[in-house]
Amino acid sequence: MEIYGTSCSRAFRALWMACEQGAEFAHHPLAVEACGSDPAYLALNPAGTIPLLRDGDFVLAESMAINLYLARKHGRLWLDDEQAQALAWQWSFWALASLEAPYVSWAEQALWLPMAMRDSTELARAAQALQRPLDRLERALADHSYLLGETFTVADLNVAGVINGLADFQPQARPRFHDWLRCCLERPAYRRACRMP
Ligand SMILES: N[C@@H](CCC(=O)N[C@@H](CS)C(=O)NCC(=O)O)C(=O)O
Repeated sequence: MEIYGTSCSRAFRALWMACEQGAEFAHHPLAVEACGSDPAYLALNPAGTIPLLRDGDFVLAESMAINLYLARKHGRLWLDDEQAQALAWQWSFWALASLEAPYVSWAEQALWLPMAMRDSTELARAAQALQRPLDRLERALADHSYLLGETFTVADLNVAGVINGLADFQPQARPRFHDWLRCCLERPAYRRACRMP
């Protein structure tokens, strides 16, 4: 099994999942700047994005699809119950459709841009846009420690993997969300993926 993409990108999510599975894999830490223009890579993934998974002859793009595939194939963080599986898809689609864009806007202003390029108005706007999706997570965690119950699953990894920079974001406002995110980010597999190039 091979995973393409530097850990400083959305490929981090797939690396985290692969580490959770304990499966052997080769890591090709392709840079964000290179994946759209490298002819050999474009032949594998015409979308020109990372991450990409190669499993024998099978090639799969899209971080959420890769993670759902790996969890199902290797069995860890997967769920036997069909409705629980559907909820894992729900949270994964929601993370990309409703959470990723406001998070990226916030992270650019709070974490990623050089200080001189940050804009406090943009930061405030992005923080405001995060309120609704984070409130949804706080409510979803009202009765259990993880999104689908009392154990960490692919649903948690796919959501936490999108917003792993929020550990210190308004901690008093959503205590359950913050406890949940801390537990996700303290996992050994998360730390192992963080150390990858
Ligand atoms: N929805 C895709 C997005 C992948 C994506 O856009 N990755 C970025 C790196 S973080 C990328 O490949 N950017 C290069 C480009 O779009 O040319 C996923 O979750 O895998």
